[in-house]
Amino acid sequence: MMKDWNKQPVKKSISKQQLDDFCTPHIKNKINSLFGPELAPEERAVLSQIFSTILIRRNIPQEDDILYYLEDDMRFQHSPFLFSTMEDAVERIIQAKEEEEKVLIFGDKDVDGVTSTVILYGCLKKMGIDVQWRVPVDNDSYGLSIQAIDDFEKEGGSLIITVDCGISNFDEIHYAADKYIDVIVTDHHNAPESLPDATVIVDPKTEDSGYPFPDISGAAVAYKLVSALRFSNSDFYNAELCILDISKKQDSTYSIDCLKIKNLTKLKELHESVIPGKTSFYDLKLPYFLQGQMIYAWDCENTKKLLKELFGSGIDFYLFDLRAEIAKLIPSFNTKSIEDIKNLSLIAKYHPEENTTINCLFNLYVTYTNMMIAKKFPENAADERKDLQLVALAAIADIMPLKNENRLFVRAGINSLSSDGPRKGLLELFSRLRINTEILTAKDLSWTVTPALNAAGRLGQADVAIKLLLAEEAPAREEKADEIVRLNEERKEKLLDISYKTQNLAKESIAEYNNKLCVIFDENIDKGLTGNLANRFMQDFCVPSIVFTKCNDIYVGSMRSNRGLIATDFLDSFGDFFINHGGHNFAAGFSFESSKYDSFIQKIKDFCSKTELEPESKEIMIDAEIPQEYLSPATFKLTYNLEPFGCQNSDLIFKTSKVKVVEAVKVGKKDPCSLKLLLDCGKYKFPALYWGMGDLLNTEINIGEYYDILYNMSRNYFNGNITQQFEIIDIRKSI
Ligand SMILES: [Mn+2]
Repeated sequence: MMKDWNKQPVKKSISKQQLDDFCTPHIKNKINSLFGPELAPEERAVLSQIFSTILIRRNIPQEDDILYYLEDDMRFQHSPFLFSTMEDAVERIIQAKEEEEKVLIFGDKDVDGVTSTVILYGCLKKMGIDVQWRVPVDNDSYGLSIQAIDDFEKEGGSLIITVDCGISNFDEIHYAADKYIDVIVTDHHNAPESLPDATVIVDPKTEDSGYPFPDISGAAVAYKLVSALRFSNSDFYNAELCILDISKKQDSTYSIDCLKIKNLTKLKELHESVIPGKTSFYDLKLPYFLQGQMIYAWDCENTKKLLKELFGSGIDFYLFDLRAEIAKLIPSFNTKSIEDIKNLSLIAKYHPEENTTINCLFNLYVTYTNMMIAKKFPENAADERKDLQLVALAAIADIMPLKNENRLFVRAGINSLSSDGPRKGLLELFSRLRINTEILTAKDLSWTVTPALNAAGRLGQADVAIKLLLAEEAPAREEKADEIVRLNEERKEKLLDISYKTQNLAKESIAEYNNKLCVIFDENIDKGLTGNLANRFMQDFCVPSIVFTKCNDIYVGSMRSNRGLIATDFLDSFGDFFINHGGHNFAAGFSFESSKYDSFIQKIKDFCSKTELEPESKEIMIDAEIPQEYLSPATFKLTYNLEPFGCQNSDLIFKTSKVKVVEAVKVGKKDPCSLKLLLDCGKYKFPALYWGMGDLLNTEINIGEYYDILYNMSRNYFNGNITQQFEIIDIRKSI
């Protein structure tokens, strides 16, 4: 009877030991605080324990930094200067400003590409740079084009910055170099084995990028560049300094720790242990490490005293007092000892192994620097929040895993949409899409906003989306928003039409390709819809899908992949077959010459005959089973605390047994209509929605009977009221 009847619900068991290992006193307190002071202590304790169990069940403590699930603070994002090439990119852009060069931002036509372009454009414009933007329109192919370079050369341009593309543009970048045009590539696509010969490459997927988290969107890479550029405007930029800490151990050796810091990152570290009288000062690495540096210490007096004890009074250290410096900003620090600082460090509570004095001083220095800059440039904070609205959209649209700092981006973006209101352009679009920003979730954005914003590019008019976000005048934005809504309607119709026409073909192709792939070619498919369509077939048939069409006598297409097949690896295995190809693990694009159709098909067939896919998953993982007596309006906080949901962080699935259906009606005009229930869960009654299952009323589901349910928890906004409801995934009669 049930739509997921063939899937088996599974609950992973968690031992008390696992729970105890996870719940350090800090984590326990923190999780407790997430459920709010208004709850009774017992209820909070129960919810905290369920929440901890859910995190462990999802393997989050092993696979990611738990900090990103419990903290929202943007200061836990990674420093842009961790990109080993970030300084080079910043330097080249500053040079462009000083020499009044013309700069072109070259983006992409999807939401990620459009938002990347807008974020970087806004910053360069504000810096006073002569900047313009360009994205592929009409039948332009993906990535930087020879035409764009030629046009830019005619205008006398000398620097191109690619966003969300570029890492595969070997020939184009070479061509630009021949014309004395420098190219900075900022991208996030999988990097090919050898990299293009660009002036600077900033891509977290390159092997030596230095960046600790590779799975950020193109817009997030652009945002990182912008953060670095904003930082470069301060006195702290390129200032090198040392932090020195010395302490006397119980065995009367002295331990010296030094850090060299530049642009918010650790350049070098030195740790030396010295026995007084045994080692001469000049036999140590220390003097060379400190040579010519500004040296900071926490408590200068004490540090000087210890240095004197160790090295005698013949050697003079000129020290700056870090504590006095910070106390100018936060007076209470004037009386704080090193131990106090270590106890205050929040990061150290999540990473006790890194809780050394020198690390704490480093983190404190970074916080201090950022506070100083925020004080001097108060307008930065507002600009950053507006940028984060776009970064959030990009992460969702590009299906980035919602873990690590992507969680910070999406949460910050959604918070800003709610509290500051949508930025210019988004405001006009949101009002047309009837998006309510009070209870906005990532799901709302991915269902409504990103498809609309994507529609323009899919139909060859990505410039409309960029103009919507950049136009200064409200009427212009209104007009563009109308156009986007119209384009989105057009896209939906076209997609519906073409999926209907190609559905049988798709089904048949699966047998033809050994049940390994779904491959569709049809000249009538819009180039911009191949991705949408491939995605749909992948979901319908649960095999990797390739959809391609012909455009200007070239074949272009998209691949969406699952079941362990890496799309970019698959395309890479074709060698130099393609004109252009690249993308991500599970979404990629390609183009090839018209003479190669037969060999393309043959290559795919060869591949299918010798490859194995991972089996389809037949299980629904239950996050928590919640007995009726524990269900209350506060239980919904389990879900809200783990938002945003999406890629690699799917919506929480709960199970509750023996709930009584007290009301049931069919709702919705669409066929199939949905079923709206009212469930008696003992103390409380909750509304529940079962999408598309209206026909079960009075056949499988009857008022007055008892059922076991699998469900998500969600908020529903209707006529100005917010109600909490269940969304049923599966329902079975209780036995
Ligand atoms: Mn992208």
